[in-house]
Amino acid sequence: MKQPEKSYQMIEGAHWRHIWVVGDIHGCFALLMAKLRACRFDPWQDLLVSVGDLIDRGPDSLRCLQLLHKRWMVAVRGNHEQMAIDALRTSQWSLWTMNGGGWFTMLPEQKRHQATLALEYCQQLPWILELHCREGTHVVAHADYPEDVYQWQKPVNLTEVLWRRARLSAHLAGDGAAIVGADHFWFGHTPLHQRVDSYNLHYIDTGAVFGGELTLVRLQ
Ligand SMILES: [Mn+2]
Repeated sequence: MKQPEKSYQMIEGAHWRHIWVVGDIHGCFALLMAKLRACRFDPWQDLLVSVGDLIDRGPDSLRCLQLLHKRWMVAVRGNHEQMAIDALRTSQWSLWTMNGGGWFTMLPEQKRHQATLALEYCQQLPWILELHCREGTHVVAHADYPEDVYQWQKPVNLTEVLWRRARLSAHLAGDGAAIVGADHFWFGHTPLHQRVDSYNLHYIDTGAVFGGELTLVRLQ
């Protein structure tokens, strides 16, 4: 795949009071709202950063998707957003439907129109987000940053950014290493019983849609 121009996005944390990163939401809108209240998240001063996979499997994918229109929410794309984008673009629905995308065709027409617009907006989502916070530089991507050295705008395999589990498996097997070039890396994608922190890597998909926790972590 040719590297899209906007695969990386940079955010200056100084514009916000607190910055939170959240694991895979997968349609769990009410759970997210409850967590934000519990964290005393203030939409006028704070920013929420999603590791991707806002949609599919859970009860309210459309409302999660529409959070992307809020000024207090940003996201990198997950493999589920990518499956939805590809399904709309090619009219090949089977891969997405098999992976929890069936909600889309079940929507009444007006809501399906809203969902289509929101999914078209997902084409703007970056694969990799670089966040400059007070305590350091954080990089957010859905599944992996498939390099040992991080560098802004470095061409990387974008399919692996959305899908790759090999690095997490290595860390779980006690055979991991840091990624250099930024202070911390935040990933979702693989449901875990509890978050995994290994070197400067953080895996925070704790399986909210499967009855686990929805993990939020304050970066600033
Ligand atoms: Mn995923």
